[in-house]
Amino acid sequence: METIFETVRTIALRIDTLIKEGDLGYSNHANATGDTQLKLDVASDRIIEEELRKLESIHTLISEEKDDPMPIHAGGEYTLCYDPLDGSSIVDVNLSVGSIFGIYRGEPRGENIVATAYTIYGPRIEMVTALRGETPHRTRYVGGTWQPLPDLSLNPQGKLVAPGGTQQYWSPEHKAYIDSLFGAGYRLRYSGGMAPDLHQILVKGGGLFAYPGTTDKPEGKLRQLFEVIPYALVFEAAGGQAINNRGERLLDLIPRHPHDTTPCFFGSTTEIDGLKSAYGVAP
Ligand code: P6P
Repeated sequence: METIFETVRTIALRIDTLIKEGDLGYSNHANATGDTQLKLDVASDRIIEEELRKLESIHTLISEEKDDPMPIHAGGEYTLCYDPLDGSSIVDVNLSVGSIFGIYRGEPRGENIVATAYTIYGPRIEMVTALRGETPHRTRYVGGTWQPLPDLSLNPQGKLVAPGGTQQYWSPEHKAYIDSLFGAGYRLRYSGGMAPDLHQILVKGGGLFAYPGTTDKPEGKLRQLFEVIPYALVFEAAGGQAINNRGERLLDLIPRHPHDTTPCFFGSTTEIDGLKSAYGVAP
């Protein structure tokens, strides 16, 4: 697993350079979920594939930017599912973005994820690695080396809310719950980049990130294999919860298709239990 994490560090430095020096324009292609690909999306995807193909331990690659899985080493143990540049559409306004890697042993589904690595490209490069059930480790790249920062740990209750999705399409119960948090003094923290928005809640010790099902997107927007399940591992490992709109653990999801999405909620126990009550599902 450390070889994979070391390769992600190499990838992070290459993509950070790409972001700072690359072309921010759009390509003339769309990915499997219909997002028009930025040249940065395509270039980041290419870098990741080039680096990960070197690892004999990887059986299959599945990228958010590619329609189909890519078998690479028949004797490999892991399936790597990744979002090469999550939130790429906010690079042009110079906000932080990230890369997300879910490492699965065998078939890619919630119960088989064994580790997550994600990187944040912001004022500095950071990387978080988490093995299932073990405290997530946070590092930053400074002066040519990766230096440790305090591990990630969620308090039972936080102060931040990241409310995704188009509000006019929220369900009444979802809107009532989000309003209740703001009524209780929670602070709005939402950039439109899942990786930095979730990272903020993890680093600040708690709160709620919500991307619900909406009338325009009943199955939500965020992808199970590349985004949702990897962060569910991190949030549970940090002492929080990660569920869908039925109150089911996101780590129990079994995607029917590699690009399946799901409503998803990540956060501290208090906020997630409150959401379960608001949705009428068992806490
Ligand atoms: P909205 C970025 O496009 C992304 O996939 C996630 O990184 C982010 O959380 C979400 O979409 C933002 O979606 O609908 O709030 O713009």
